[in-house]
Amino acid sequence: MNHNICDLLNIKYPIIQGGMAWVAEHRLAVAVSNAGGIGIIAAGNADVSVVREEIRKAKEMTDKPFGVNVMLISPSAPEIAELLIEEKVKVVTTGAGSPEKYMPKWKEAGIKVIPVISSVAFAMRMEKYGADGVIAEGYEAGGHIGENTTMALIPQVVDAVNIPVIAAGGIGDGRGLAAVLMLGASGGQIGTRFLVAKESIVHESYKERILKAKDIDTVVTGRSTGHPVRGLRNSMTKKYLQMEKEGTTFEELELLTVGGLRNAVIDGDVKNGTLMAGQIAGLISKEQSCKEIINEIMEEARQSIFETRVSSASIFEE
Ligand code: TUI
Repeated sequence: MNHNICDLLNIKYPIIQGGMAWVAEHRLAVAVSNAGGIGIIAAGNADVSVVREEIRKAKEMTDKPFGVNVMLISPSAPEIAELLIEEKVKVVTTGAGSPEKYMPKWKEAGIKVIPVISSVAFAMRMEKYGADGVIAEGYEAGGHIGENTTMALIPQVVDAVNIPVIAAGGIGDGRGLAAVLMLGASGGQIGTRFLVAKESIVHESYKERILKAKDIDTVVTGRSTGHPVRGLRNSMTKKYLQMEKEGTTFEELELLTVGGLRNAVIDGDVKNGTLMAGQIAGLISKEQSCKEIINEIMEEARQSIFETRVSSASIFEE
C-alpha cells in the first residue's frame, strides 16, 4: 500500500486544509490548492444549492484538485452526497458522524474518501468500508472533538490500519507537521492557521482573537450534551459552562449557540458568537497568504527533521 498522500490526491505537499464550516468556502480552498496542498470546501449546514455554487466557483478558479467536507449531522448531507457525484468532486472528507451509507456510491464514482475519525475502532471501521485514508483528529483540534490527544491517537491508528493516516489537531507549523510524520502519519490537516489566512473570509475581529490567543485560551463546551466543541473563551462560553455546571437542559444550551458560528465568522461577534479554534491558536501570530503559510510550514518541517537528526545523534552514540 502506497501511503504517499501526494500521489493519492495528486498534490505537491502533504497538507490538507480543515473543513471548517462557514470559514472554508471556495476562496480559501482554491488558495490552499493553488499553493500545493489540498483545499477543502466545507458544506457545513449549507443548502445543496449553496454548495453547488461553491464547487463551481472553485472549478473556475483552479485546475488543481480540491475537496469537499460533508458535516454528516447536517440535514442536507444526503443531497450533498449526491451533488458530489454529479459535480465529479475528487476528494471528500467527512466529520461528526459515519459516512458508511454513502461510501459505496462515492467509491463507485471514483471519489477519494477520507473520513475524520477520533478513535482506533472508528478508523478500522472506515478502512473496512473502503476509505482511501483517514484523518485522525486529536483533542487539541478546534470544533467538534473526540477524547484522544493527537500524540496518543496517531501512532495507535497508524498501527491499526493499512491506509494512509493524516494527522489533525495541534498542527500549526512545520515542527508540528514533522512531529506527526515521526508518529507515522502521511500528512497533516491544518485548520486554525488557515482560518487567519489572507484569503480567509473570516471577520477581522475573529482573526484578531486567534492572533492574540495564548495557550490556555480555548475551552471545551458541550461535554454534557455529548457534542464537545473547542473554541476561544468568551462571554458565550462563560455562560455556557456555568449553565452546564448547573445542569441546564440540552435544549436551553442549544439556544446559546444557535447561529453562533455564523455570527462570529460573518459579523465578527466575538462576544456572543462561537469562536471555534484549536489549542494551537496560541502559536499563531500572523496573517499570511496560504502560499506563505504552506511554504513556511514545508521549510520548517524539512529543517526540523534534518536538524533533529544531527542534534540528536549523540543520544544514540554507544
Ligand atoms: O467534525 C469535526 N469538527 C466539527 S463539526 C462542527 S459543526 C458541529 N457543531 C456543533 C456540534 C456538532 C457539530 C464543528 N466542528 N471534526 C471531525 C470529527 N468527527 N471529530 C470527531 C468526529 C466524529 C464524531 C463522531 C466522527 C464520527 C463520530 O461518530 C461516528 C459513529 O457513528 O460512531
